Amino acid sequence: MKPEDYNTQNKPVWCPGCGNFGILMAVKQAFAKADLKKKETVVVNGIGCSDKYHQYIDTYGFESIHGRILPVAMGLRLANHKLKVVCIGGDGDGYGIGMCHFIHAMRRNLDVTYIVCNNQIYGLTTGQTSPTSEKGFETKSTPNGNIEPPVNPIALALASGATFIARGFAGEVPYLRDLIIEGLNHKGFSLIDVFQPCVTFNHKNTYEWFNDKLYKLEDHDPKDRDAAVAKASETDKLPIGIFYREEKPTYEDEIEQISRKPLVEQDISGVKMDDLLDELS
Ligand SMILES: Cc1ncc(C[n+]2csc(CCOP(=O)(O)OP(=O)(O)O)c2C)c(N)n1
Repeated sequence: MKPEDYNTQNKPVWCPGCGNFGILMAVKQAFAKADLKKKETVVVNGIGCSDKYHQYIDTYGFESIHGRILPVAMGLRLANHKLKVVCIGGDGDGYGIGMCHFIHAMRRNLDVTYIVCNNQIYGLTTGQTSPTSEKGFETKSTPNGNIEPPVNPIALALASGATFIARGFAGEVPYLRDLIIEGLNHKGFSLIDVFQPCVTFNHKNTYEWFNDKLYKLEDHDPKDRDAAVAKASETDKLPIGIFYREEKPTYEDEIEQISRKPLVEQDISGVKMDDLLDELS
């Protein structure tokens, strides 16, 4: 596969310069390298600027509602765990309204890849404070400065049991592509938090700001949880790369009923649906 094989006829409607363009490029390049088959892959989105990906990637797609990417992904995996499920959404979607699903999907080790386009603001609703906005950040919803400390997604993922945790940058496409490939090849929950400049509403965390702050994790052992926690806590300079990786049974592995074959391939003609529906009604 080539990255352009995943193109659709839709032209992205993001603002010129939006970090989503870099992420989209990296995702398509990663899909091509990982040789993802269009009919065996589903991109699941929520609501937000960063939830348009399914319109621009020619695989199966599902536009869910705000904050509910992971429950949909879980349903897909339970119905047919032969499908590659790739979740893409915003920081408001995943770390705000969808926060509880985020934690539970990680502790279950659901076998999906979750790419969070983290622009530290609500983009689609035109610039309100998000859970990853910095303290003091002035936005439409916090004109006197945000009084809340931000969520630290990497530390949260470590505490919640995620088995692959990485952070990338929309302005470093080849590096991001490689992180996404690693995430796609990981068996279990893979989080790729991506710093994504929002050129229209976030005039603080700009490309220049990130270029000054970011460095690549090099002398770091991703098996070392304590080192990962220390790296996740850094704020003066911000590391990108793979923070943590471990092998553990997935949620799907633990479910006996689907261990032999996906639910969609099983013969359920003998199941008395009416009895079941009566019981539930
Ligand atoms: C249940 C629900 N609450 C609120 C909204 C309004 N809403 C739409 S997008 C959005 C925030 C988007 O921010 P984020 O998830 O960070 O994505 P971005 O647009 O920045 O990519 C909100 C609050 C909604 N659509 N549904």
